[in-house]
Amino acid sequence: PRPRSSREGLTTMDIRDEHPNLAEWNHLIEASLSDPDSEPILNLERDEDPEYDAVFVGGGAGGRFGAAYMKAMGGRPLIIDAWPFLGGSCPHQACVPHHLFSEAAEELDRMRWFSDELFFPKFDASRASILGLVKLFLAGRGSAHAFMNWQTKEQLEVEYVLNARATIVDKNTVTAAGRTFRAKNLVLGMGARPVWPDIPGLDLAGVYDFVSLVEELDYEPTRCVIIGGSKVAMEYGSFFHATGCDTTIVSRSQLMRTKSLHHVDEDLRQYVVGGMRLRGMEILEGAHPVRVNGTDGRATSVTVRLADGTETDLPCDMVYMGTGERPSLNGADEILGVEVSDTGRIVVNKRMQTGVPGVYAIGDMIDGPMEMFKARKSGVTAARNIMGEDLEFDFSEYPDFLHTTYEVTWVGLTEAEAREKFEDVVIIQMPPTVKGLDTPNLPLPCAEGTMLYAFSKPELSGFQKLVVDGASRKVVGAHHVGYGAKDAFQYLDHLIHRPEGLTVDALGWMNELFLNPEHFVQLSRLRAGSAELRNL
Ligand code: KPC
Repeated sequence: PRPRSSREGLTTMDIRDEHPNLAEWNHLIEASLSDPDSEPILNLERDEDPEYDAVFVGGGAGGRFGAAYMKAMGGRPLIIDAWPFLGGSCPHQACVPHHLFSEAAEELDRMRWFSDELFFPKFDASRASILGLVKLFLAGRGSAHAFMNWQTKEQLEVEYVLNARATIVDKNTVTAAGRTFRAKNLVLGMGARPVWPDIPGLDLAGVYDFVSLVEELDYEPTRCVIIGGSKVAMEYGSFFHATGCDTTIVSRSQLMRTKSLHHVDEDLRQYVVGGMRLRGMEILEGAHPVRVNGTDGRATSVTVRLADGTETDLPCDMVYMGTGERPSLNGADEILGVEVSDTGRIVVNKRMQTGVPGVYAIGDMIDGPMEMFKARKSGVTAARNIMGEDLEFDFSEYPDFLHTTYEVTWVGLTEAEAREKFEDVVIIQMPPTVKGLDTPNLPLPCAEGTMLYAFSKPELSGFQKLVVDGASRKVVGAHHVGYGAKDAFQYLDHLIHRPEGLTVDALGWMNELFLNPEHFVQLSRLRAGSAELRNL
């Protein structure tokens, strides 16, 4: 039994003097999630009527990191979240399941290509299940939730109110769990949710997005139509298809040419999208969804207007929406008078300040990519400014990634962008573009995670391109399709965006931990001796 107190008629659970272990947290979170009448969870110091340096409305990645940083700097933050756990949508419905499913897609792809070869068993499609992987995720997601609550209380010593919806009264006052909290500043980090276009039939059973997929899927889909051409569409589509669920993507734009992605190199794009088609996915670009059709309340097909203007019906037993997300403003913009853009994002400056003094917005609520680095760093930027630092966070340039059955990573300029900017552009690439070289049979790149492909199915072994400004010898872009390069690209991003940049010479003088060119060290070293750089 946990201490309970009653204030203004609302029962709450006060865990301030308790120290639940991970299993106890897990149990409490599960019980709270499954009971709509469960009590708010309070982890608050005992002083009467405190004034916080900031109330973080939303304890997702942005709020949790912002609050932790503020506390570490000697400030007093409070997090309020409607969910009974911290960490937000990432561990609950978004990044964590996405990474789990993408890893499954990679493994399934390998199992299929090598079915009954080498030491691989004959591929048994009946064991590859979307529903099975959703259940695997649901059975395990509580561990991350429990850890976030435990770490934030016991190690980071941040106060919080969970399982309680915050009501913003004004820029210095928030109510939640029957209490009123006063703060010098307010940080809005309520996250985002998927948006669906206005087409008929989306209310039929069998229509999902990344949220409802994990919360509601209760059958094994066999034929999926994805509406939209976002990262989510490519990633979940690749996963569905790898399990054996025949998948068609219906996208108005060319894949990877949507406005939300920057710096996508055309050769990389062709390798990625070509690879999806090679694996049997149907990709309809320039196509518009007209309506979802159903029988007995369930989706059975999608009518699509193709690029040539004709209409066709695509049969399916699942429709998956990959049409983007919008911030969950929950009326905060009207109460506070903060400016919102036409895409529904709260307008902030580089200090994460809205136009209302003392009101900040972070994470998926503001412009820019809805990615982890921006969520956490925008939260930290808000906290540091509130604590008196003059710190700007410019996220107009950033490294990016997505998963198909490959991991795709890129940073800096594309080849085409570099050619517009520099006179002498040098390309270092694997496989090289040389007419008649028979590159499909070249077992290169032979890199992290592609050794088996290189020796058995060389055309599947990935793609790498480094873009260099020949005059300064500086790397201005890097592009990678394969596996395991995300870590390297975090550091490449930092190195190439330093004022002094990263030269081919410095890159070629690094100590490689792998034989081959996955992080471009080997190839750079082969060219670095030339006074005048040439393509490779
Ligand atoms: C387990 C894990 O790191 C994924 S959930 C991350 C949430 S948070 O640490 O708040 O960014």
